[in-house]
Amino acid sequence: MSEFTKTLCPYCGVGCGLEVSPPAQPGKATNRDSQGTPIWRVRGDKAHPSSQGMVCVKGATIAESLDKNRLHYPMVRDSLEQEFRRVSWDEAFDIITKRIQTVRYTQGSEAICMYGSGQFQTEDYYIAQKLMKGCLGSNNFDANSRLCMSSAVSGYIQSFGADGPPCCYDDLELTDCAFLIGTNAAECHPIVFNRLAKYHKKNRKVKMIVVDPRRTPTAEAADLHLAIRPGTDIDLLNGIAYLLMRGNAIDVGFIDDCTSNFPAYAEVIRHYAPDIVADRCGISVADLETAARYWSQSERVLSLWSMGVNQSSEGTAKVRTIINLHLMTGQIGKPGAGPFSLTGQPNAMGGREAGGLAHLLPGYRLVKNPQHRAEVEDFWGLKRGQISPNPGLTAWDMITGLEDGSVGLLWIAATNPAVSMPDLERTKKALLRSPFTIYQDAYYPTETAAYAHVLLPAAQWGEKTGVMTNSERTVTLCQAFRQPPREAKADWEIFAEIGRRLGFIKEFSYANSAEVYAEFVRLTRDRPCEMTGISHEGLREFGPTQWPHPEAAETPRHERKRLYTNLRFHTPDGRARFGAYHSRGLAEPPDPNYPFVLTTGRLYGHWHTQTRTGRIGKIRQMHPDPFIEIHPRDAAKLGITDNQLLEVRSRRGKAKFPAKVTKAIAPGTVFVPMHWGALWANEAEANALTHPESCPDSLQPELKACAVQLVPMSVEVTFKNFQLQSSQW
Ligand SMILES: Nc1nc2c(c(=O)[nH]1)N[C@H]1C(S)=C(S)[C@@H](COP(=O)(O)OP(=O)(O)OC[C@H]3O[C@@H](n4cnc5c(=O)[nH]c(N)nc54)[C@H](O)[C@@H]3O)O[C@H]1N2
Ligand SMILES: Nc1nc2c(c(=O)[nH]1)N[C@H]1C(S)=C(S)[C@@H](COP(=O)(O)OP(=O)(O)OC[C@H]3O[C@@H](n4cnc5c(=O)[nH]c(N)nc54)[C@H](O)[C@@H]3O)O[C@H]1N2
Ligand code: SF4
Ligand SMILES: [Mo]
Repeated sequence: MSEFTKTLCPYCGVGCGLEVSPPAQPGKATNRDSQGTPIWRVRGDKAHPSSQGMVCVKGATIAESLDKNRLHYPMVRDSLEQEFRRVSWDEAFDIITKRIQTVRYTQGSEAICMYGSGQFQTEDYYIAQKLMKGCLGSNNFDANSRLCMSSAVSGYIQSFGADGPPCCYDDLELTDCAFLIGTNAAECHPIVFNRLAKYHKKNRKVKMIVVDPRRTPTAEAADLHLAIRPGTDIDLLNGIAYLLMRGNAIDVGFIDDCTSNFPAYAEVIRHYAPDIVADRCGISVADLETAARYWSQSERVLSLWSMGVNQSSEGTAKVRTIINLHLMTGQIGKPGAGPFSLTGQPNAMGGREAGGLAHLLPGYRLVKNPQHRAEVEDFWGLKRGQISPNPGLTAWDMITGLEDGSVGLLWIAATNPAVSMPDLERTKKALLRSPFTIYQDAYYPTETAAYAHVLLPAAQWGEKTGVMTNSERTVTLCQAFRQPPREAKADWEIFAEIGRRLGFIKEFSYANSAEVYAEFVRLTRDRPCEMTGISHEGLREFGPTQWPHPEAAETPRHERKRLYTNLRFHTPDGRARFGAYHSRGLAEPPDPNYPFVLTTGRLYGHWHTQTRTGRIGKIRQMHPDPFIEIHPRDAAKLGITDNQLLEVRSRRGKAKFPAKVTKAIAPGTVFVPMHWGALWANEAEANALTHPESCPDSLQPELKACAVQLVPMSVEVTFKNFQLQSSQW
């Protein structure tokens, strides 16, 4: 037996391979954390093609969180005012099944909702789709990816006819110009950034452009940092297009042979002359021209983006406008080039493959497409018409559905919406009104547990075997290396048991997760994300592989693949489509009452709502407290100094943060990290301030910008620095 178990880091979408071994090993001192508790050893897997042995601080410290504050048993209560009482799994399943039946008969299946997560394994996602969209006939399955990747999904679908980032990480070391927009990869996709930064440092000719209103560690490494005003990305991108057009730096042959809708796009970009664009974006004409020059003089341009682009009320338009630049210059389908969306969560990509958003079905299919529905119904052995033709409720629709009483049952798993949803006061009020909420998580307490009627203990990373797909479409087997604590179960097993109790016995009879995966991949046959050649056994024996990977795949596993190398796209005419978009700006622009733009985001060490990283000593030391970044000029105007407490107010709520006075943020803009929910600090919730206005195509909310006012406070701040007690549950 091998000494190590190979698996994948369960944090970000870079998807680094890990090797895990037990705390106690012959001839070695037992591995312990700072409190003396034995912990599993974790190191990078040198054989993993995506990460080549590298890990960042989050991956390196993950094992420390495994045994802290776990939820061990199913718990129930009749109302939110009551204490939870422990029940057996049998009782919990019985309560849930009865409740689902009652809601089905009284309100219909449309009143049943599930809110899942890009931290599910593909098997969890797939079984949840089969249960909700297939057997229950409710498309109300949405995931936190709605807040994360849905603009990238709709942008790719609209431009290329199918979802799927076309590039691979090897392109980071093959490009002449990396164009990073709305991404702080140095902190959020550290190993992708390391690969790029190393190559950039070694090759003077290679250019790096970073577009971000903040001077992030990513921007520090760039040749050109364009600190644009929040929400002016489309102005900038159309402005670059204008200059490329004017300089004859476009690929007419590619445009003619491989694209459609160029005339409409050309009509739009002629309105984006450099002086207008520079003025709107708050940058110099010279910098804009430099960006266009780097782009036009490079043989291969790779653009990389994440939440600064996706989390926007014009997110899909931003994504398509990035893709436009690649289409007009023929920068796609070749090494070192292409529009590469960096996926946030470890398996948001797998979620897309398995149909894990309210408008999707497994195998990159769409709920609205009658043929796609029929294919899935036939495959699942359901009668024709069983899958609803209407896209289900999105994450935010579920909140408004609780408000108006149309949601009768909400099942939340592997996400913490009482911290991560926009307009948190409204979200919390809606959650309080929920007639019945099931919350399935690995940890207790979390902020969302306070809103649950039933708590189900989930097995997490290392305790269940399943598959995840990273940003570059590499599929890795995440193998269990320890038992789930006490009574915790894998998410897919919980969903499958409910399916069986609802009478779908043969539909949910699986001996293990390998069988679930084997069934799922058959649904990808002849689809853009074909994975019929992938299995648990194959992944275990030969290691990770990229899709597309059909059954008879000849390509060696370690050869990296790109999409669209034949320059044929998944649209009906095989051509990629230009999108013609004018900039619309922010949904809630600043005004005299709310004069600052608040933007929100992440820090290197913390992961989202801190359920794991808040329990790791080294990471708490790195980022002990929340803060608000403010430019020295704005600080001087308000008469405040470093560390002074600021009350931040938006139209929806307020929060308090100590000021961090820094030139890293543009005047007029302030930044707060998203990581501090109600359990981790007093009144420092970023989402108390944000709004739910979203992109009309992707329905992704604009978590990156809202208008706020700043009120200096005279008191010194003391944070409730939680030392969470070990839970007895
Ligand atoms: N350390 C760490 N890493 C993570 C995560 C984590 O929690 N912690 N989470 C993972 C997940 S799920 C995700 S989605 C990714 C997110 O990864 P990123 O998108 O890189 O992270 P964010 O900090 O959310 O936002 C990125 C940047 O967008 C900028 N921005 C704000 N408004 C605008 C704008 O209008 N235009 C432009 N161009 N930029 C703007 C912000 O200043 C910020 O620096 O990170 C993943 N990796
Ligand atoms: N203001 C603001 N808000 C944001 C963002 C932002 O940039 N700004 N970003 C948005 C984005 S991109 C994202 S992705 C979301 C993230 O927001 P959330 O999804 O709410 O954040 P996490 O803390 O990752 O929550 C994951 C939960 O799953 C649990 N968990 C871990 N593994 C398992 C498992 O295997 N099974 C089960 N059942 N549970 C498990 C963890 O304990 C944790 O409670 O936040 C969004 N909200
Ligand atoms: S870069 Fe992402 S996947 Fe890699 S170790 Fe860090 S958090 Fe994990
Ligand atoms: Mo995300």
